[in-house]
Amino acid sequence: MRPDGDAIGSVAALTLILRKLGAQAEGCIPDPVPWFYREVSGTRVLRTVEELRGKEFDTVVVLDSSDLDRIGDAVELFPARTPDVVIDHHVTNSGFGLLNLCAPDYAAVALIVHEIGKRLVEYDRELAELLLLGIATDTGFFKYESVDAQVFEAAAELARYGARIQPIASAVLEHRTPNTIRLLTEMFHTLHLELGGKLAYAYVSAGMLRRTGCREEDTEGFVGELRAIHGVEVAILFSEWPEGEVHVSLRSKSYADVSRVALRFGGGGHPRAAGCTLKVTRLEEAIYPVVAAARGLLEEAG
Ligand SMILES: [Mn+2]
Repeated sequence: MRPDGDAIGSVAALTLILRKLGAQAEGCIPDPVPWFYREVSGTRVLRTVEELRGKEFDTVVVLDSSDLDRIGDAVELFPARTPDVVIDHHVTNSGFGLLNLCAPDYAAVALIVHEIGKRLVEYDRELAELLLLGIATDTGFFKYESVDAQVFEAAAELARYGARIQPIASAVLEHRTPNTIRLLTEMFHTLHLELGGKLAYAYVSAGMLRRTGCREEDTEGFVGELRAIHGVEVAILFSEWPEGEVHVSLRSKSYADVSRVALRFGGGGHPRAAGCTLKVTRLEEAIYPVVAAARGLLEEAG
């Protein structure tokens, strides 16, 4: 659900790897893939749950998901409730597969898929570019602290197979529409700074989305704009859609473990990027408890 570049890139890449190995493989992402990822050609391989309904699968691999709730309706395609293989890098992974490969020291699941794939098949540009998409997006385009020599080495290997960072960067970083900019402007009107500027939070309400003609997926990257403020350690974006549901995106810059906050509200993620969803009748009912928890986290750390 709410797939990011790593989920999209690694699911599509593993699908292509399995097909190169002669398997009849399908790659499924339950929520709509945000339109701008379509500029990375290999993402065309992905199918929705509806498109795959009625097909029979004997083996299921789940990628980049810390628990079964993260894959939504896709469980309906499973032959059994438990997936055969889970490949992930979230510290909060619950180990819900028969075989679980969770490696939190990997900056992206695409890096794990690459470790597997490069030993098994000959890459082409399309496959290499999907893996580079996953690595680039989960490392904030090579700027998070998770970026080490292993990340650059994998990127270099993929570049040698023809993967280009430019179309990926253009698709992911330069796709804002005038309506999205209007929404971003509205979001900044709700900005609150606390604890001497270490905690930043803002919201996007359902009404704001309607007013600006935007969809929830258009808020992707907004929380990064909050974290980019000088002096901010923890940034939180609350986005309400549909009414009654608030998605909380948490980011930290260098030391706060925001996955602890997400986990407390039934979500999960990484120390520097996590999220959760709250069912509430008013936006404030999500904002108050989550901000209080983040405040506590920062006070404890500082
Ligand atoms: Mn990931």
